[in-house]
Amino acid sequence: MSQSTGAATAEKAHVVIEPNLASRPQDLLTPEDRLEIFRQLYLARYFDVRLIKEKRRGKLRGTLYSSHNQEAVLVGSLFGLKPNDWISPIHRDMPAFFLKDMRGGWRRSDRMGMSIEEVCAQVWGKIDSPGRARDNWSHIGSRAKHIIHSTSMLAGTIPVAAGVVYADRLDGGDAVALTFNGEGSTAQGIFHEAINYAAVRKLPMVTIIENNQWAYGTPVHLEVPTADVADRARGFGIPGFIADGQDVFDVYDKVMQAIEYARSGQGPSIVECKTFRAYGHGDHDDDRANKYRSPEEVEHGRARDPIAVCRKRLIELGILTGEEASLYQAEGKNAVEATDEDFPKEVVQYLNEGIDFALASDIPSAEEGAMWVFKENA
Ligand SMILES: Cc1ncc(C[n+]2csc(CCOP(=O)(O)OP(=O)(O)O)c2C)c(N)n1
Ligand SMILES: [Mg+2]
Repeated sequence: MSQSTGAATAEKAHVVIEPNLASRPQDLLTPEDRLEIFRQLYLARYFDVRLIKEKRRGKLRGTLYSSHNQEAVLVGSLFGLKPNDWISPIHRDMPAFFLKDMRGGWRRSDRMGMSIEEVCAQVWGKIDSPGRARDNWSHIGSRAKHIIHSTSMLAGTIPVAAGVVYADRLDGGDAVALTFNGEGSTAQGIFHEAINYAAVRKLPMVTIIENNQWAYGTPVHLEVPTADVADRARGFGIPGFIADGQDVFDVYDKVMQAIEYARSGQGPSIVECKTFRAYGHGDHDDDRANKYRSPEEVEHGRARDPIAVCRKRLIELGILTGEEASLYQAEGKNAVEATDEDFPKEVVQYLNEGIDFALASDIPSAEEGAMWVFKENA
């Protein structure tokens, strides 16, 4: 039986079924695009680090599901989307809500992604959040911004995404849906039913699998009988890509190929991103996770920090040079070790704007507690 390997390796990055596509999408990225991708990695990391710090200071309630060490999966897969495309993030993808459609400017009011203010209000449980304080985390969505509402039922949004793009096609649209799921979701019946349906109908849906080697306390070799989760694609007759989830540009390459394949009417695909969960399942599980995972496995799994991998590539390409190349050393640091000085100022400033908004927002009135449960309250 295959065992959890712990970390993603570049050698693992291959295509299980090769669609007929020519050049590497990343070769068309400008130096500015690559620097923006680098900034977005810092932003996703800072969001995580800062929230953990706030929780430790007693300023936050509820559970945090960290995306630390998995940021390249989110940034790399979202960067190439068109504004009109749909996404369906789940618990470990909180930054996806504000990273969507960030490319043309973080503060644009017409951006097809949530604002940092909305996301922070959600985390702080305030009235100006999309969930109006009913939850502190990812149970939100926005029809206007083309973000499918997240649910707790693993893989439950895949059939919804299939339906959304089916409807869009019938209306003459060309939108693609990107659904995010952990590898644990692939053991769910609905995962197979939904992808089968999308494959039969050739729907433009890309299923991203964040294979972080663990589903709560279950290691990947007890979840999936194949060495690669992307291998599942063979059964549906669709492409299954494998990306090095620590390398944002490799994720971008694989997801862009999958998106082009979908948009051109050829149908759905699976993109497995090999990565490693840095902490426990949620922060309530950190202590337990230290018992069910060995320190060696964790060290190995976190050895290739996505910020470091991206920095190295930007230096090789001559995009980061001189002193600039060694600024902001956030890589490899846990939330307690990292400080604001480890992040670009614009990143710290942006999140601070979101947090200030959340702190100034009210909590809902007690009467709201019973609203929207029954139709008569609607
Ligand atoms: C259908 C269903 N079964 C069980 C759960 C409880 N649960 C929540 S998250 C989780 C583990 C998910 O693992 P994975 O899909 O690999 O995502 P990760 O947390 O590693 O990102 C489980 C079992 C659930 N939410 N939904
Ligand atoms: Mg997992």
